Amino acid sequence: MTSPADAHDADAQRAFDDLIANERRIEPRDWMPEAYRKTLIRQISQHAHSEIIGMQPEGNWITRAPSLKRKAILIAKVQDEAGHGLYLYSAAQTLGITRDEMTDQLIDGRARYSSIFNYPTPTWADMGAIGWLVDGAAICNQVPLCRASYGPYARAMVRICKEESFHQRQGFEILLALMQGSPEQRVMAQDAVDRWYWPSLAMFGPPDDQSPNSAQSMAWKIKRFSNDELRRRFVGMLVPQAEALGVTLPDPDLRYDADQGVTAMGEIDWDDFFAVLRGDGPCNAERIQRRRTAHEEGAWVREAAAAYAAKQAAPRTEAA
Ligand code: BYC
Repeated sequence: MTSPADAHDADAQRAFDDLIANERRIEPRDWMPEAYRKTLIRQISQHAHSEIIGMQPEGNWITRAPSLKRKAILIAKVQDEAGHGLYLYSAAQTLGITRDEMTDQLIDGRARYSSIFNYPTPTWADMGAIGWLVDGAAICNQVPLCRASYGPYARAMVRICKEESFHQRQGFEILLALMQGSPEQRVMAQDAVDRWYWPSLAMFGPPDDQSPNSAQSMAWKIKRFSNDELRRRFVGMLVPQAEALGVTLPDPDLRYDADQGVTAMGEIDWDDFFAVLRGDGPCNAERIQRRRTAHEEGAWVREAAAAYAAKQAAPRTEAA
């Protein structure tokens, strides 16, 4: 016999399935399957952590930017990334996880963040390559997320994508200035592109046949395209831009046809990608240590803010 609770769950599941099938949004108060909630918490918190850890490789250059104007632009960009992290943590909180839990998962090393932020930034040209390639990959991956089925995530992505598109242009412009500069500057720009090209392709995640989450996430309309499909589109976008810059994409097997897009490309070093995911990338330990230290050093700010909020919330007495 079906219990009233089972009947309620079956009705709720049907209502959820209808919303997804009709391209409507799931909102925080709507019933949702537990696995959908968990998948979203996983993806959105990983995404938030990536924005926050992603401030480090570029923060490294704020004090050394080559001019006041470049410094001001870089500060604004890194600040935007903090903002993206905050929108995304807020979106994840609507699913029932707290900010403290997410922070603990990150600084304990239990949470993932994007592989791309575990590589070093030894030269100024890295700021250009990150903007052009890393933010470019982010846009390609994230524009479809503006149509994700979970309302708070999709809405956060709209603003994030607008800002990412400015970031990508500032990266392109840094590389363009270097490519129009001295022979040493051109070498520095090409070297940065050589180092960031393959890791930026790996940002899209493992190949489709090794992506355990894709099928379900696509059925729930969280993801709209597969990892390989987005990667291919990204490379197709890069080819004419690389030509305009005068840099070479470091893939001798890349074949591009303006009408058909990318027809062939070389193999990504997946061993390197999985090593980075295991925590064995060049900067994993440094990034987490830095985040942990910043969290500890910020304890007094959180305490002061909490004390102030409690004071504001307390009823005011006549005597006071
Ligand atoms: N790095 O089944 P799959 C930014 C993990 S921030 C690390 O395909 P899914 C920016 C994956 O989590 C860029 N881990 O997974 C910021 C899964 O492990 P778990 C961040 C990765 O979720 C500052 C396993 O591999 N963007 O743009 O269907 C400055 C199997 O993968 C990676 C986002 O987070 C990776 N690259 O698809 C500048 C976008 N790839 O969790 C720029 C939102 C895969 O099962 N996220 N893994 O243990 C997504 O779109 C998807 O989560 C992914 C992965 C495409 C990344």
